[in-house]
Amino acid sequence: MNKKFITLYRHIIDEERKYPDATGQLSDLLADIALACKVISLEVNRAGLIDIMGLTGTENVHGEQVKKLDEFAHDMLVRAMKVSGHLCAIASEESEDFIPVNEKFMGERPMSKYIIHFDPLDGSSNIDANISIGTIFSIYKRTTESGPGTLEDCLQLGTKQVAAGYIIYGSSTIMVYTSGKGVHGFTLDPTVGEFLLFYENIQIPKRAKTYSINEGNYSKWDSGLKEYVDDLKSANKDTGRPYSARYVGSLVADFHRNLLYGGIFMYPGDTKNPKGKLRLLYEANPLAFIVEQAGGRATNGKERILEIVPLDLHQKTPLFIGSEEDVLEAERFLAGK
Ligand code: AHM
Ligand code: MG
Repeated sequence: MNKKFITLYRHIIDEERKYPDATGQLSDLLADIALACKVISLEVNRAGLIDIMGLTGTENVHGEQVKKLDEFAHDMLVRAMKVSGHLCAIASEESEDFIPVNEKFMGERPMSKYIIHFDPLDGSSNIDANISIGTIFSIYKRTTESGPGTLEDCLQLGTKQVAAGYIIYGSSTIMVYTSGKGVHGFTLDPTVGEFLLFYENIQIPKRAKTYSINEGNYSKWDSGLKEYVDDLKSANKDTGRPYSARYVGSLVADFHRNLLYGGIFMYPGDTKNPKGKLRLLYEANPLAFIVEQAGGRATNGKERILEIVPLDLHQKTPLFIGSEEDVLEAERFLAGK
């Protein structure tokens, strides 16, 4: 653990200095995301109160309609991102199409060179039960030269991400991000309104004893996956079985716990949903980038998540993510070996 007193912004700037050609635009974007998520965090904390006051779905004190939290989070992020001038397109899990952004200039120089994808409030069905939820984001450089961004800019391989991260709204608000040089975690101190470094260079254990999957879907799984999960639960001293099951049902919470303590998270395809439930661009790619930076592994059971070609903004993918040796073992069972 790093006990130095470092704010998120200081850390981002220090990271940027490692790249001699950096213009500071990515740092600005990350700072804007953090700001938007501080506002979302406040609103998430107030959600219970709003409910007590009977305001959800009605009008607030200003006579405005109270938005559902996931719509609020989407609008907040879009507003914050548009202001930055660094983006030419935004794609959100909450929006059918991507949002092109008009190019801005710094003098003669075009400055809108990035694309952002986000899931504004993942796990939002958990809000009413006061269970942790989160925001996930992913940043790419545009592939087109100029003008508002296009679908082509938005549909890039996960390997092309320049930064990714998530914010958890839990017992405290935490932001974890990577810009391709390790994974770093920050906790929001609500008294000073700053994210403070709590963990630099997070490394996920190579193997652990925890698995996370919605086992209610067991009857719909293929035989390889059934055998793997049965195996995890059968006592065997030599292979360290049985494993513990931990499933919040909120991806960022399940992922974050496994990132820190080790474990495998699985959202497989099944007979009802062959590609599972999670989205490649908004959920799988950013978490895959983070886990690989932390020394872990992410696949769809066969292929590396970051190398799956996206054909559609809302494309789904099965996801096996976490400790490297555990994910490799799951893949062997899935292949029938
Ligand atoms: P959402 O994007 O509609 O919130 O759904 C994604 C969530 C993830 O947070 C979580 O891992 C998963 O759905 C849980 O699904 P299930 O209830 O099928 O286990
Ligand atoms: Mg989601």
